[in-house]
Amino acid sequence: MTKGGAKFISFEGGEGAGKTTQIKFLGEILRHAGHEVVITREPGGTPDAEAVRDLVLGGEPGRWSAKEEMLLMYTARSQLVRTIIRPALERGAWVLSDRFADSTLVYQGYAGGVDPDEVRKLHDLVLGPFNPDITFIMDIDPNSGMQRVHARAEALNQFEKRKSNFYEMTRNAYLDIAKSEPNRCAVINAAQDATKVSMDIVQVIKDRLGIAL
Ligand code: Z5A
Repeated sequence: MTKGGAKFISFEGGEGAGKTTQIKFLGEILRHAGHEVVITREPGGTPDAEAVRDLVLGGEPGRWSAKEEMLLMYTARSQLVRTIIRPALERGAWVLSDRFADSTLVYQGYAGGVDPDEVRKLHDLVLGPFNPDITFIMDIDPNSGMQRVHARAEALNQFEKRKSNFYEMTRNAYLDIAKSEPNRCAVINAAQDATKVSMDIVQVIKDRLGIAL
């Protein structure tokens, strides 16, 4: 059971959209307001799930089928929710997650070729109705996002090596999810200056949760 005040917020969107940057900003704002904050990421967030991350993000595109990727993601997610996310919510902490279940629906489902209803069925089997209170869909033109990723000068993972139409598909899929679940999702213009993006995120939290920050 979630304790009063505890909220689960996920950040979704394409590569280089600024999810990690904004999670750090929001974490600082929430801590300043006196909240306990747990920041995590997917795939990953526990030592075992980080090992799965290395397995699934390493190598070349096509190493795993989309269905195999989906199963690996949900194996890691199940442990993360059981050992980190649920206990944090139960003690009243806010949990900010860099990606969550929508990533599987988008990357392995809509863009990867697994029937999205099969992804949803697996979610129900593994996690039941467990979902974030708010999901920020960080929307940016994929070319601009990839320019940021290339400017960072880190090795590209196997998702970042895919063809450009893959990123268009992921962007459209995220926007469709946001349209179909407007109460949970908020689309943020991630192409703006990072300070303005942060202000938009805080405004959504204030409006939807009635929290003073
Ligand atoms: N994946 C999947 O297929 N299925 C699943 O179920 C899950 C994941 C959970 C994880 O990669 C991959 O796993 C992901 C989907 C797949 N595909 N890829 N790639 P990751 O964690 O390595 O990468 P990412 O999630 O896409 O994050 P990212 O590339 O690190 O981007 P980001 O977190 O959104 O952005 P950032 O790190 O905050 O910023 C990127 C750069 O832009 C950085 O230099 C910033 O300083 C800069 N930046 C940030 N904001 C701005 C603004 N507003 N203006 C200008 N510059 C900015």
